[in-house]
Amino acid sequence: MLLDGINRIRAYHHKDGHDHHHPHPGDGPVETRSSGTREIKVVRRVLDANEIMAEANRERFAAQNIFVLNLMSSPGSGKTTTLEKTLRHLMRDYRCAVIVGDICTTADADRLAASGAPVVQINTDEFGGDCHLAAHVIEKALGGLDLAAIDILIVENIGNLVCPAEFDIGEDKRAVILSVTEGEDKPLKYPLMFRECDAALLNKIDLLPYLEDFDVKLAADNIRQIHPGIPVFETSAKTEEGFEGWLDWLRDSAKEKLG
Ligand SMILES: Nc1nc2c(ncn2[C@@H]2O[C@H](COP(=O)(O)OP(=O)(O)O)[C@@H](O)[C@H]2O)c(=O)[nH]1
Ligand SMILES: [Mg+2]
Repeated sequence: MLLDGINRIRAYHHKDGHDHHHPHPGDGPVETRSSGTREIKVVRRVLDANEIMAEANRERFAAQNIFVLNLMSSPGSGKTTTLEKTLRHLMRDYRCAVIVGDICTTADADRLAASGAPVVQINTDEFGGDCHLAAHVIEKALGGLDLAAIDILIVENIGNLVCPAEFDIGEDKRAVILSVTEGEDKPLKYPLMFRECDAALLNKIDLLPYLEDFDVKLAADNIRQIHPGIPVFETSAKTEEGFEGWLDWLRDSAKEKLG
C-alpha cells in the first residue's frame, strides 16, 4: 500500500515459532545452551536459510544492475541524517531508492522521502520487533520498488550494533556509523560489526568541541585494530564536514559494479 509515497511493509516472520534464533550477546556459548544439539541446529538453519535468500537477492540486484549499500549503526548515530544528506548528492548522478527498517513508526521514511527517492519502510513490530533486517524481509520490500528504475539502493538497517552484522541481505557493500558520543571503545566491544563492514563513518564530529574526553585517533585506531585497512571517514551529517571522502568511496564502489 502506498501512503504519501511511502510503501510500508510489515515484516513477516519464520513460522517455526522462533523469533530470535540467531546468536545474541548474552546467549552464552552455544555448547552450554539448553537442550543441547537441538538449539544449535536451529541457529544454523536460520542463518543458512538467510544465506540462500541473500544470494537470491544478490542475483536479482546483479540482473537489474543495482548497487546495494547496507548502512548500520546503533540507534541515534546518524544513519537517517547521513542518508538525507548523501541522497541529495548522489541523486544528481544516480537514481536512488531506500529501504528503511525500524521496529515501529514511519518517521525515518518520511524524512528520507523528502529527498524524492522512493522509500519502502519496513516495520518489524508485529513480529516481536526483530532487531535486524533479514534477507527475506528485503526480498518482500523489493516488491514495493520499481527495480528497473534504480541504480543505487540504500538499506538503513535497524538501529543495533550487533544483530544486523550477522545477516547478509545480498548487499554489495556495508558501512557502519559510530558517533563520537558513543565512546571510542565500541569497535572493541562490538567487533563483528566493524569486521563485517567495508567502510566506517565517525559521525557528529561537529560535537567534538563539547566532548573534551573523546579521542578521535583512538576511536579510528580501534576500528582499524578490528578491521585493518578499512576506510574511516570523520563526518558531520549535520554540517556535511568530511562528506567528500564518504561520497567518493560510495561513488567509486557503485562505479565498480555499475560501470
Ligand atoms: N550534532 C549532530 N547531530 C547529529 C548528526 N547526525 C545526526 N545527528 C542527530 O542525532 C539524532 C539521531 O540522528 P538519526 O539520523 O535519526 O540517527 P539514526 O537513528 O542512526 O537514524 C538526531 O537528532 C540528529 O539530528 C551530526 O553529525 N551532528
Ligand atoms: Mg534512522
